[in-house]
This record gives sequence, C-alpha cells and structure tokens, in this order.
Amino acid sequence: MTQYAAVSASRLAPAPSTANRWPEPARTDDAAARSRTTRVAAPGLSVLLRGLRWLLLPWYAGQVLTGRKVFSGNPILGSERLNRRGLHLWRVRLAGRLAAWRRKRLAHLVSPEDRAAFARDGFVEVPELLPPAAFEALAQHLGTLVAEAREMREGGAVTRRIPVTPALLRRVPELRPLLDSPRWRGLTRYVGAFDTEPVTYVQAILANASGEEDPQTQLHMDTFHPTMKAWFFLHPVPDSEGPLTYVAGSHTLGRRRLAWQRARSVLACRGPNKGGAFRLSASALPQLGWAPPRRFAVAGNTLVVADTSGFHARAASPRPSLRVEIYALSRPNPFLPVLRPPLDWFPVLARRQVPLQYWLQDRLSRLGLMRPVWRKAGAISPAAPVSRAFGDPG
Ligand SMILES: O=C(O)CCC(=O)C(=O)O
Repeated sequence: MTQYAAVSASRLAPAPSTANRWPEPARTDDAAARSRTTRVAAPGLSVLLRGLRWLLLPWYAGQVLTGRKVFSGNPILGSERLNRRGLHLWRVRLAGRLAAWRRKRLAHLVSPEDRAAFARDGFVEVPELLPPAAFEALAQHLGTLVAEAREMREGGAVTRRIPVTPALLRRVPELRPLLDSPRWRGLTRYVGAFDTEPVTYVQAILANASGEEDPQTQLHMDTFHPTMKAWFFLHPVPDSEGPLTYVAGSHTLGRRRLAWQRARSVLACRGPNKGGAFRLSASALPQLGWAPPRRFAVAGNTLVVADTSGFHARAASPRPSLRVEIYALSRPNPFLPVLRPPLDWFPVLARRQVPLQYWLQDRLSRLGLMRPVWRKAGAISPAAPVSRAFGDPG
C-alpha cells in the first residue's frame, strides 16, 4: 500500500496510435545491472552472496505463488528479463482466474444487483446499511470510546486504528449489527474472493494534519491480485474533506491494463523504488479507457466495498479533516485454490491476528530487524487530535 514504483507516467505515455498497446520499456543489460549491484561488495563477499542466492533459490521460487508484490529482495520476482517474458502478467492472470473461480462459489452470498454492480465498477456502494437506530447507537458509542490505538503517518495524513478484537466487541456490542449483517458479511467475502472474516478496525483518517503530501492521494492499485477493502462511514464525508475515490471498471484485466501493467513490472525491476502498488497518473486514465474516479462524498451509514487491485486514492483534503469509519481488509494468498485460508483453521488465532501482528512487529523492531510502522498511540478516542509526540507541527 505504501510502496510505489517511482516511475513517471510520462515514461509510459503511449503514442496516440497505439491505443491497445503499451510501449515496451527500452532494454537494459541484466548482466550489466547485476554487476552494478555487486561491484560494491568485496570479491570474496560477492562470491558468498552469489552462493547464498543459489541456496535460497527454492525459497525465491516459492514466493512466486504468494501475494508478495515487491520486486526487490527476490531475484526471480525482480528479474527484468523474466518480467519482460511475462512472469508478472502470468501471476496477475492466474490470481485473477482463481479469484473468479472462488467468487463464483461465493456468489450466493450477494444479490444479483450487487454482483452486477461489482462486475461493472469494481466496488459496491450501500447507502443506509443499518437501521437508523442501530447506526445512531454505534456512532454514539464510538464517539465516546477510548481504547488502545496505533497510528501511522504518511506525509501529512495520520491513520489511527483500533482493532476490532473479541474484547472490543464485548465493549462495543453495537458493532454486532454491522458485522453480522448479511450485506457486510456477503460483500466482504465475495469481493475479497475468500470465505473469511476480514480484519476489521475502527479507523480514523486525520488528513492534511501538516500540509505535506499524502501518498494515498495518488491513484494506485494496492497489489497485483484481487483484494478487498471496505469502508463503513460513521459521519457524512464532504467532497472537500478527502473522500475515497475509485476508478470505476479499473479492476478488470482488459488488454490495455495488462499491457500497462506488464510495462510497469519491467520498469519496477529497475531504479530505487521496487514497490508493487503501481501508481497511475490521472492524465493516463483516458488512454486506459477509464473515466475520472468516482468520489465517495457520502452520508454516514454508507458502506463501500471495493476490489483495491483497481485504481483508487484518497482525494486531497485542502484543509485538516477527520474521517471516522469501520474499515476492513482481506488479503490471503491469492493463489490458494480453496475458499477458506489456512489461518481460519485456527479460529482463536484468526480472531486475534492483529494483536499477534503488533506483538511480532514490536519484537522485531526492538531487535532492529524491522522498521516500526504502526506506533502505539495509547488509550485514545478515534477522533482525538493528532498528538504532538507523533510529530504534529501544529
Ligand atoms: O482512505 C482512503 O480514502 C483511501 C486509502 C487508500 O488509498 C488505500 O487504503 O489504499
């Protein structure tokens, strides 16, 4: 989500005459590129590193059939030559076919209307999801909730999350009507293409907290395979306060998108930024056959469930703003040919996966093996202002 291929759109802009093809990026010599990266190491060390890479080859090859999206740290996934020959596109197509196969088996969970909307747009919008009394009770309780939260800063935006754990559900039973509602359950599973409970948070987006650019405001795909995010808005979202946006139809793997993605996968093997959440310039939308993004300036009590392999972004918020929502995501290994991912075989762990992830992240970052991304914000209300300790300049 946070790593993007840093390649300017102009390097990929097609000539007007090649409507259905994307230009092949100019070739570089793989061997020359490899020697550039190893030249810095002492000769003995470089032999050792090469040997290690061979030993790790089965591990690297195994990662081809996982959700790993970055092009760095794996000489197979990050090989310009293999991606030119279609490795990345092969993963895209296979993951897409498997998701379609799983969705067919989950089709009974959603109405024909929702299925048609999703097939057309890549998202489903449900206004007035909850009965008014249930919605009011939920919004009211979350307005007074104080719970352990984590925060992450991206440019000027702060994302605050309180995981919905069994303990939080006991404290906020008003979440139940939402999480148990057939529309929430069905759409999160169908769009996510897995029969699994999504990871769910009470989330606040504090946009434009410092005026720096928020990387989420650039159109991007989250990853190379179908994947689900859901937003249930607890307040009205004004158009001027950074609403979610989504390019309708951009979840489909048409010829133009595939050609564009192939070119991006080749370019992602070069340069310093090897992320797999490719960015797209808004000016390239017509060339890919898409209209400007839909902006979800919506009333509270609206649910949006989207396949975020389609292009989406958070619109820029010209002034500091706050959005509070119930947010969910589902991203098991896209190559699994089963409806229920293996973590679901251990429900006790599945329900506690976020606290377990935090626990692991804290240990690894204490050992210096990982950069801490989600920082403890203490017991806090979802809508509290950004703390100075977190670097708020104001
Ligand atoms: O918060 C939003 O409106 C969109 C965030 C986003 O782009 C993402 O989660 O990938």
